[in-house]
Parts: sequence; C-alpha cells; structure tokens
Amino acid sequence: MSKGEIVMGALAPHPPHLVYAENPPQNEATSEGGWEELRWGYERLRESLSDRDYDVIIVHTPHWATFIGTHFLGVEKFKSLSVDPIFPNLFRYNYDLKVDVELSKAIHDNAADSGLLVKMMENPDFRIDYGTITSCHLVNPEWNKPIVCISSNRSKFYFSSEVMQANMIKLGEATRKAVEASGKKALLLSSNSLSHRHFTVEPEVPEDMSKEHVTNHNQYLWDMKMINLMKEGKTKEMIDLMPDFTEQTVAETEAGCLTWLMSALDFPDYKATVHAYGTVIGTGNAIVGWDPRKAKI
Ligand code: 2X7
Ligand code: FE2
Repeated sequence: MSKGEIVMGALAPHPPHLVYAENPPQNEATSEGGWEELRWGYERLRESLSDRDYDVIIVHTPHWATFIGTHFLGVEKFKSLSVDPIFPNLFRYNYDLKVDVELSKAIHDNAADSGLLVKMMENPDFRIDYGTITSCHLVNPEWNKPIVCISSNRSKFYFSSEVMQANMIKLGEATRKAVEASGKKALLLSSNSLSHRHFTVEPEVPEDMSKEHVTNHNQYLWDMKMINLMKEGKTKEMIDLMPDFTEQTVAETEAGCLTWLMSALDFPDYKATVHAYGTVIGTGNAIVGWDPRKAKI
C-alpha cells in the first residue's frame, strides 16, 4: 500500500448565511443572495481542488463541543434535518452523508496513544452540527466523499488556551500519522471564523449587504495580522499569537480547529493562498488553502 497524504488543508469557515445565500435544494430557506465575496472565495477554493484527487474530507468543527475529550463520528451514515439554533430562519438543511469510520477510528487510536482523551460517537441518531455541514457543503456541494468529523474539546474553557493548543498539536500529529498509514488522500478542513464579535440584531432582510461590515477596527486589524502571517508562511508565529488573538477578538479559533490543522500540516513555511476575506454579521472570515506541493518546491 502506498503512503497516504494530506492533499490540501483549508481554513473553511461555516457561517450558515453562506449556504442560505447559495439556495441549494437541501436548504428549506430561500434568499436573494448575499456575501458574494466569501461565496466566490469558496468557488476559487473548489477550483484549486479540481485537479486534486482525494478520498476523504476530515473536518474539525467548533459546533460539536465536547467537554470530556475529543470525539469522532463512528457511524457510517447520517441522514436528518439540521436547524441552526440561532438562525433557524436561514438554515434548515436536509443532510445525507457518509463517514469513513475506519480512518476516524485510526485517528482516534493514534490520538489515544499520544495520551489524549478520546471517544468514538456511536449513536446513530446523533445530529450533525451545522459547522460540519456548512463547511463540507461549500467545499464539496456534491457530497460525493465520505467525511471524518472531529469534535472541539473545550479544554480552553476548562483549562486555558495553552492547554488547548498543546492538545490540538498532538491531535494534528495523530491525524497526519493516521492518514499516512491509511494509504488515503485526505482534504483537511478547519471549520472556523477568525474574529467573532458579532451584531446582536439581524437586519430585516438578512442578505441586505448595505448592513454588513466588520464589528470594529480592532477585529479587522487582528484578522489582517493573522492572515498576513499565513500568506508569509509564518504559521509557527501565528500559533504563538493565537492565545492573544483569540482573547482579543473572541475568535472562533478558541475551538482548536486551526491549531489542529497547522499541526497536521506540520506548520507550513510555504505561502498560503487566501481565496477571500469577508464578514458575516460582523465576524471575520477567511477562506485559505495550504497546498503541501508547495513545500517541495
Ligand atoms: O457559527 C457562526 C459563525 N461562526 C459565524 C457567523 C455567523 C453565524 O454562525
Ligand atoms: Fe461558528
């Protein structure tokens, strides 16, 4: 069996507004569009993947929060309706997805060997979170690949950002080793926004773009700082700044997704491709790709 590999890693944020704006048949709500800059960024990310062959999508999501360890989907198929608890007016999505349980279990086992507390989630009636669904839909609307879905262990809240980061670095290493041993080609998604202060009142027409902007200038400056480090290939420096960034902007990086992704990619020192930056109800969102082929140039 040939060695497996990560074919690409991406920061793939999940505001449900982006799915709402696309009007796919799976979503019950309909819109007049909106958030084009981000949606066109997802088009560019999909285009960058069009010549890459991959077997599985591995997604780390903030909206499956687990307080005791990291959990992994351990059932082959899930089919149900996902309703966003904050935006039921925008996101009522009928999903039907497959899980690569073998790879899921392999990452679980590697993570356990490295000392992390882990669990396979084997309840067939489990409701898949909207973070997973939104990121996977926007990256692969055909849903023709199985996924591995990893929960967000809330160790930042129980302990600190530093404990969360140390655990996510171990989890990233465990993920990479499991992918390599599996012989499979994997696409990895960090499903999170950057700065995360948001408006508390929704416009009458949610897709009214005259109302959309970053919550405040401080958030914007922090987002640009982090994105520029990605563009320059300074991902270790970005991870070092992560606790301060997360604290100052209430960033969704608190969930550990981006630290996990950087570790799985072995802290890229090559340039990331920024496909888009845009805001959704004031939160900062970047769509960014890391192509490991660039490491070899
Ligand atoms: O979960 C989210 C998010 N991360 C960003 C913006 C809007 C809604 O939901
Ligand atoms: Fe979110």
